[in-house]
Order: sequence, then structure tokens, then C-alpha cells
Amino acid sequence: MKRIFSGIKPTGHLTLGNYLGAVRRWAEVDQHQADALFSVVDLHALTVEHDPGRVRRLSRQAATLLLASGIDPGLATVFVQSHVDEHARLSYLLECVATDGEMRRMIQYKEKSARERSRGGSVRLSLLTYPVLMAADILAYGADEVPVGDDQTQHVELTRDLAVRFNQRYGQTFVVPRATPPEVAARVMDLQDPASKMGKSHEAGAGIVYLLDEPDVVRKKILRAVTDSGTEVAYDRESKPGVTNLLEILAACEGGNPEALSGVYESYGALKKDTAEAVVELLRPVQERHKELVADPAYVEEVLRQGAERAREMSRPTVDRAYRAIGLLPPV
Ligand code: AQP
Repeated sequence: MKRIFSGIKPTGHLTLGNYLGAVRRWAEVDQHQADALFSVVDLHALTVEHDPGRVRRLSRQAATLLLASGIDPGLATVFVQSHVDEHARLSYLLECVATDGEMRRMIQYKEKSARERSRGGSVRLSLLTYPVLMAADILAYGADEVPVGDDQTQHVELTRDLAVRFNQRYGQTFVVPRATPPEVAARVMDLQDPASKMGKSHEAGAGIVYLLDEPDVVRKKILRAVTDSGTEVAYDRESKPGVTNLLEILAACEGGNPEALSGVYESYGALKKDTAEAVVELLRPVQERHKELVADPAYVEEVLRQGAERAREMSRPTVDRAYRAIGLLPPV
């Protein structure tokens, strides 16, 4: 059976982008087809300025939302990254095969370091090395596939490069994984700025739909989405980025094809109205289940405790093998 690993960073409230690009597929497809691990990757949330209490709250909320989205701890391993030491242990070894040039070429590093500087902050070293920790997250489990949105495919490419390099230098140790982005909604864009990705750590605004937004808030945000000049509903990322984003969202909700859908609509208004209702219906069961789980925090904690135990057992042999392969003396 193939193995799958993917994670979510508690840097903000989960968005419709996180759900359509990743989490929904983890629940509906991946956990049924593979030995799957899903992690709240909290160490990654420390790479930018953060409030410790908020990271803790968001980590608990993200774990609860994974379960509310239908991830079944009887099928998949759900855990918090910092509960499993193997991630940090392996990350250091991978830093010894990665180069600083590779790190500086990462698009997310360029974007996020520019954002930190523009806010007058300094750039943490961990923001530069974060893709190496992400590679460790994946390689520690011997994952074959990494279901992620479009924005993470460059990091998975780096993970592949590091795995191949390590294997060539020190002997076969790691499985070389591949990214598997979804066919539709691999990059959901901000409703107010369709040139930018809908991002959970961006300043909260009318362009971001959060998984826990009330139905009326969802409707308002989608009905006020920025559309493009002209009146024709057409699927074209270049000339119609706003409309194309809505078509992608609607197609992802309904399981259709965004280009085919464009022929169905004669006005932006009708498209927005149907998209809003489709998103409200999509989120309804997740929000209901989330409410139930919030009332039962002991259950969520027990899932995370058992998940961490399983994840430790699964990752330790590979990480120990990597320690020996690279030249470290085994403990006596
Ligand atoms: N807008 C998006 N469209 C489609 N997929 C998306 N993902 C994120 N944003 C979109 C996918 O969600 C999964 C979890 O993301 P992450 O927690 O690793 O964070 P990220 O990729 O860095 O993006 P975010 O959510 O916008 O966080 P910040 O603002 O902190 O960078 C991933 O599979 C991701 O591809």
C-alpha cells in the first residue's frame, strides 16, 4: 500500500484554499487509498513572528478541523509535528546535504521574507531552512505521495532532490516522493485580489473565506468578489482572473469542469450567487461536526496522543538508518 504524508501550518484560520487544495481530498480520497499521515506542522508556524498562545490555539483548531472534515483516525494517522522528535532530528541531517543557494531560490522564502521586511521585521533563519524541515516531515515516513496545493510543489521538488542526493552519497535510505496537486482548485485566489493566492496568514479581509465563516459572511464575501472588465463569463486566467477563480471554486464544490461551467452562465451575478450557495453547502457539514468536536476536547487530545505514538514508531527506523548512513556513531 502506498504511503501519503501531508501537513497544515497553524499560521492562521484554515481557508477555503486549504480545504479545496488539500484537506478535502485527504478526507475523501487519500485516507481510503493509502496509509496516510496528516500532521499539524506547528514547528513551521514559528518561522515568522508569532504569538505563542495563538499558535497553540490554532494548532488545536487545525487538528479539530481535520477531524471535522472527515479524516478518520481509524484510517489515517493524525498528529502534531512537534510531538514527534524525528522531524527535527532528520531536518538537521538534511541541512547537511542541502545548499544555501537552493534555499534562497524558494519562491515562498522570497515572498515571505519580503513581507516580513516590509513590516519592519527581521527574517528568521528558520524561514530560510523551513523547506528542509518540510523535506524531513515527508522523508521520515517514506511517503510515496504528497497531496498539496500548487504553492507547495516547489518544496516537494526540493524534497525529491535532497532524497536522491542523500541516497547517492550515503546509500539507499529514502523513498523519493512526488507531489500530487488536485486537478481543480490547486490554487484558490484571494477574492479581492485574484492575482494573489488566498492565504491564511494574510491580513484578514473580504477576499479570504475561512472554513468557520458563518454562511452569511461566506455569501457576502463571494457576492462582493472582484470580477473582471467586460460581462462575458469566460475561463481564462490571464484576462479573467476573478471570474476564473469563481469558476474553479464552483467546479471544485460541485465536482465539475470549470471551463465547461463557463458556458452555463450569462452573468457574473448568477455565477457569484451559485458559487456562494455551493460553498455554504460545502462548509455546512464541516462546521456542524466542528461544533460537536469542540464540545469534546478529550476526544481530540486522545486522537493526537495515539497519532503521535504511531508516527514515532513509523518514523524512527528511517531516521535512525539515516543517522548511521551519514556517519554518526550509534549510541552504546
Ligand atoms: N490558496 C490555496 N489554494 C489551494 N491550496 C492551498 N493551500 C494553501 N493555500 C492554498 C494548500 O493547503 C495545504 C496546507 O497549507 P499550509 O498550511 O502548508 O500553508 P501554505 O501552503 O503556506 O499556505 P497558506 O495556508 O496560505 O499559509 P500561509 O499564509 O502561512 O503561507 C497545502 O497543501 C497548500 O498547498
